[in-house]
Amino acid sequence: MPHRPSAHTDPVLSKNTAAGLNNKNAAGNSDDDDGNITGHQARVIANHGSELTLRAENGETFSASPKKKLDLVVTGDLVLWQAEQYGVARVTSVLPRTGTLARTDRAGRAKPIATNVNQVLVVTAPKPPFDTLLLDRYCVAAATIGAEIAIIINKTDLLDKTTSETAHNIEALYSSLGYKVARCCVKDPDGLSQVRPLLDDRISILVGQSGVGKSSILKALMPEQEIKTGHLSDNSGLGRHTTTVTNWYDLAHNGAIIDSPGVRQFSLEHLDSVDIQAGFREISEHAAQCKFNDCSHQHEPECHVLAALVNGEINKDRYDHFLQLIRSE
Ligand SMILES: Nc1nc2c(ncn2[C@@H]2O[C@H](COP(=O)(O)OP(=O)(O)O)[C@@H](O)[C@H]2O)c(=O)[nH]1
Ligand SMILES: [Mg+2]
Ligand SMILES: [Zn+2]
Repeated sequence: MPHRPSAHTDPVLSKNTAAGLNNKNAAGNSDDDDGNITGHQARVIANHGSELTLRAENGETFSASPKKKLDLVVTGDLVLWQAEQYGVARVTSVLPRTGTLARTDRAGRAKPIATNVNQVLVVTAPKPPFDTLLLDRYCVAAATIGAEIAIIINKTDLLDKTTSETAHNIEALYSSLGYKVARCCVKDPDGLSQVRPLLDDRISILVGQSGVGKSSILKALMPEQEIKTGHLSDNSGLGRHTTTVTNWYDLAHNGAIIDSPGVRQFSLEHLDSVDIQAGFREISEHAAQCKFNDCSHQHEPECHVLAALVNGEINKDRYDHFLQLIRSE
């Protein structure tokens, strides 16, 4: 567990600060022309608002605050930090990012969730009920950053006749689209055998509705870590938001996995229709053959998407979700 954010009293910070100041040649330092240390490299492993938890290259974790003029620093960022007086660590710059997963904030702008991600693991479960619109929203968000997508159907122990059919349909549909689909059960000792092979050498983020079991999956993958999980409230079946910040965990081998809080609303209003269409790979494939370049795939003549919908090549739910996302963009 990272230390509680307390820049003034954190003993690990003081140790790190001292090491940083006394050893200019430590890995991660970058000296400017005058020989002053401009920063040590570290990974942001959690963001608690104004306080960040960083992990230095030697593995130690400590609290830091970003310099005022810095834009939002998010979990997954590689940053440079400096020791300031009173044992305060200050993040001075953010290194270039790849793959920033984002949703729309209340002001309609992109709100980054985590960065430097190259795989999105979308977790669904029979309880809270499967939500394929939300699943498609995550697939679109992942596609905009060029991340791999894998769908995890968790809580297979809870599948009944109806939900079992839904699970099967999800599996069939999304694997036909080229996505990886893994079944998972945290309650079963062998229940993660389809999930583990997806993780090596990747920086994955677990996303999905609150209560689907993201933190439980992480806990099962890394039993030595202290990871908070919740329980579903009895009457609503909705999960409680027990994961409140986005946390980064290194995997034993190469790679890392990020746990994020569940969101009830995962909006993509900051994306335009081109991004949304690109996120529906089967729609964008057929769209290339529509008569009109700006075809909306709703009423135009010689629309290849509508033709594919009629002959069953495009799934009706996916098409409906596409329209829903386009219209709310
Ligand atoms: N039956 C069953 N319950 C699970 C499974 N995975 C997680 N849960 C339960 O689902 C609840 C929510 O889990 P949590 O990991 O906090 O969900 P998160 O909000 O997605 O992180 C907890 O009560 C877990 O014990 C599973 O595979 N089977
Ligand atoms: Mg959680
Ligand atoms: Zn069309």
